Amino acid sequence: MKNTIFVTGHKHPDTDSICAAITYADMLRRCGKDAVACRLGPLNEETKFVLKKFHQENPLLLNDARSTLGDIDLDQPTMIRQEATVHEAWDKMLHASNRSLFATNEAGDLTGIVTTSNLSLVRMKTDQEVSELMSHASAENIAATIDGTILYAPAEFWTSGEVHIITLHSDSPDLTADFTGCICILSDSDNKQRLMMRKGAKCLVVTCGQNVSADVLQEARGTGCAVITTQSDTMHVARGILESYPIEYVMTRNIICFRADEFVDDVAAKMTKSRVRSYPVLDEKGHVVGAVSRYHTLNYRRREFVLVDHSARNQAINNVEEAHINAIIDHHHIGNIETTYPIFYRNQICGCTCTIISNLYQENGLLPDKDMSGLLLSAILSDTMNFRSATTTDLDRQAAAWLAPRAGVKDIDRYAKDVLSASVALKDSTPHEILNRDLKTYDIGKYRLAIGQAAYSRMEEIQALLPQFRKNLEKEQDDQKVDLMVMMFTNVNAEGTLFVYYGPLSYIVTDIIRTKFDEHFGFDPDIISRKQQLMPKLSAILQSM
Ligand SMILES: [Mn+2]
Repeated sequence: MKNTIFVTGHKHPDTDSICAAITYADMLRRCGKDAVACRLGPLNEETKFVLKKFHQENPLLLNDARSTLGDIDLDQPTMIRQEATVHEAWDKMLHASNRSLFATNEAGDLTGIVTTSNLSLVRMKTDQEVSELMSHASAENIAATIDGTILYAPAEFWTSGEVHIITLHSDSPDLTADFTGCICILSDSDNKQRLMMRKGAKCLVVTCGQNVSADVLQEARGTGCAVITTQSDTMHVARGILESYPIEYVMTRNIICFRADEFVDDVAAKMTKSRVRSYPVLDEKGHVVGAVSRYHTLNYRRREFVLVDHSARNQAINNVEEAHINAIIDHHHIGNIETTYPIFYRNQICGCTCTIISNLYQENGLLPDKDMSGLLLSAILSDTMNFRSATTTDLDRQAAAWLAPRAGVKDIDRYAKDVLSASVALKDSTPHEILNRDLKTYDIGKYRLAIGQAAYSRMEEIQALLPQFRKNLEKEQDDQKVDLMVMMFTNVNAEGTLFVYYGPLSYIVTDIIRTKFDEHFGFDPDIISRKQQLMPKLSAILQSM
């Protein structure tokens, strides 16, 4: 398995989450690990601005932490053409993982599976059924199977598939039998060869390197009877010749396939409903990329994740409990993600995960390059709202001061305004987008809250969208059945927050904020942080209820 470490921030990613994922993955790669930055959703305008400024692609979009078939070790598939003979299939089978061959047609499409049981079942067939199968064997198939040479084969080769070994004297009474269309194995020369052709044979197999005269060949051309010679003896030929028809007549055609992007546990569940030994795994173009069996799904390595900027399950990637958590780097409260093994866990009181990562670079004896420094700086300015947020610490200021010259940012304050105003794209977004871009849900006791936050620079923008936004918020609160849904519109210069809120617990917000315009709308000049100011107040009240 590829030992990739996926580094991801939380759902509804903000600039800190994205920049922390990109920079931490960069740091891991520089420490010799294979790491890739991920995101759990669309980027907001501010983050897009930052990534563009420092030349970054969007991180990989993921929505599930479970391993896919593409992530785990699979068997190398053994392919075979459906025109190949049973003899060839036995040969390949010896080297095939899981004793299964995947058959393809001329176009390369998967058409069937051949297992040892497909091939063995032939032994249980009646003579008549074997003849029917042998009627599909070409002169080339027969010659290849018995190490023979075709001396002559008619353009329209045909046999009944019935095989005889001719050991009889020419005056034997059995020679009155009908040999029309038969394949005859014989080691006698001339006379017997001629006799069988006259009796209607359509393929002579002359064993032990016996001579075939020019006269016999002449007659073969006249009667349309193929002539194949071999150095092998009659016993050897008789053993092998019944394996010279194509596998397409015995292979299993209704195949169960899996796609490389299917989750391993889903595949394991589907496997319990069938008894196949080895299943083909296809890529998106339908090509076979591996073979999976129960064994692979029982004991496989989990995807490895580093979580940045969160440690709560409801903010983490779906099915995070199925993954192997490698590390958590965060500056929030310690959430409810548990592991059964020790991990690198770094939680620090500061305004931004990227502040911690900037320190981690230094602790590892590394210097972030210009673009990485730019991402780290931008995230710090975004998460601390240019050091105005109550969560800001000296650590953040020191990190920013260290990063700015490395990132080529001369005026931090001016750059902070560029970053923060890039987020203000309220007029181009629907109320649903504005709410859900950065909406977090919290479970406190028996209550469930959802709190969104967006920045604004001019009050007129809020006024313009407010009527539509309120209508939508009321509807979404109802749809999502949360006890309280709050939207915080926070001024980019940290000059307070406008609150819009709906739900049965609305009265609690009314109690917390300074100015109440109506039952669902108000303002507070001091609250700008959801995490540090609003949440502690809300949970204190809810826990005392
Ligand atoms: Mn953060």
